[in-house]
Amino acid sequence: MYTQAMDLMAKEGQGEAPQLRSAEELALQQRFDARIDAGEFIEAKDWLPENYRKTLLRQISQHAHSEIVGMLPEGNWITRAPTLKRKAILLAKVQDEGGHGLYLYAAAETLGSSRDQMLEALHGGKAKYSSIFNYPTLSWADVGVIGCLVDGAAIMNQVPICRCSYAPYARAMVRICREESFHQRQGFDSLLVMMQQGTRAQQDMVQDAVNRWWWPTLMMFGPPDDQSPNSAQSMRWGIKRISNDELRQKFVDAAVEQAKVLGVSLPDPELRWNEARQHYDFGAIDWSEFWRVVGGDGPCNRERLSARVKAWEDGAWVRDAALAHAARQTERARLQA
Ligand code: FAQ
Repeated sequence: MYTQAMDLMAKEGQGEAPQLRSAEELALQQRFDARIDAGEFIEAKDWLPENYRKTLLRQISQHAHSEIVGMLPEGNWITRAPTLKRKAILLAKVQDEGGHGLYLYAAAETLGSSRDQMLEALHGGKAKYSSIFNYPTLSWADVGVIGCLVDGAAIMNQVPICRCSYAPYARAMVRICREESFHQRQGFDSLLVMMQQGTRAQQDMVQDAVNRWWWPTLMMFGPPDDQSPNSAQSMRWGIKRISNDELRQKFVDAAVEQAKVLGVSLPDPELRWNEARQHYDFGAIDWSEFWRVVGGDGPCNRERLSARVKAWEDGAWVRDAALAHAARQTERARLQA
């Protein structure tokens, strides 16, 4: 029989008013928790708690927005790439990022939000996207540094998401991570060529780009664990597998070694190997800058958003044409049936 149980949605509600839950819903919740504990993947057709759905939708849509806004800083350099080879690589990379956005919007759509709704939230300034894409690309070296550092950080963060408990997101991430690995390698290669075969001016350009992108890259991993409101619940649900701080540390450890091969210095006087921890110590991150950028007041927030809105408006005729074509196909199929 369908009875009302007196259980309250305790912590999971994250600020929502407590709700009474039915025995049936409790049983579904227990089954869901057991599946999460057993490390099973959850599919779109499975029952899932409302807050799990909301958390995933928040993270996946933010991730999708980051991919498509992330096309802009590097896209600025497609017409100015120094050689045909670099131009072809950059075109392919920027196109890949658009593809990542599409896989991720598709994964998010399985959670009950339409792509139009998600884009409306982005264009209206309500949805977040990664802080890193609000910084300018001032020289060609920035393109290599984005590949090497930003894609490097993205991979560090995204490989664990291939094991995210929500299967449609995990599946999208497998392909994305393979492509991101290529992106990181091409960035490293581009910098290595400039550092080893370039002029002094080109080497200085690389160093200047590293200096500007280092700290914003460390911010990509999100606030420190003890100031991350979503981490505990996301880790419990197997959405996040490794914490913000742990991933940041893994990235620093890897990046220092790559910087040594490149022959660039990282702009942190406190960066040094800690024998006891078996990790590199690094200096304090300016979290006030991070929150300012996330809050909409970074160097390029307005420019990025207006570029996205313009692209959406300029593309209206393509959407209209596709809809008209689909309607005509449907009508033709109906007449032939
Ligand atoms: N920027 O409680 P937490 C890429 C927000 S893709 C802006 O720790 P959570 C590929 C966070 O949303 C890069 N906002 O949050 C590429 C939350 O606000 P909310 C994107 C940030 O979700 C390369 C609040 O702060 N990658 O680079 C940022 O547990 C090159 C509190 O934070 C992903 O999205 C930030 N950096 O952990 C493309 C990966 N950090 O929503 C082109 C998937 C935090 O409560 C060129 N996402 N916030 O209002 C994740 O792994 C997680 O969502 C984190 C944040 C780790 C980003």
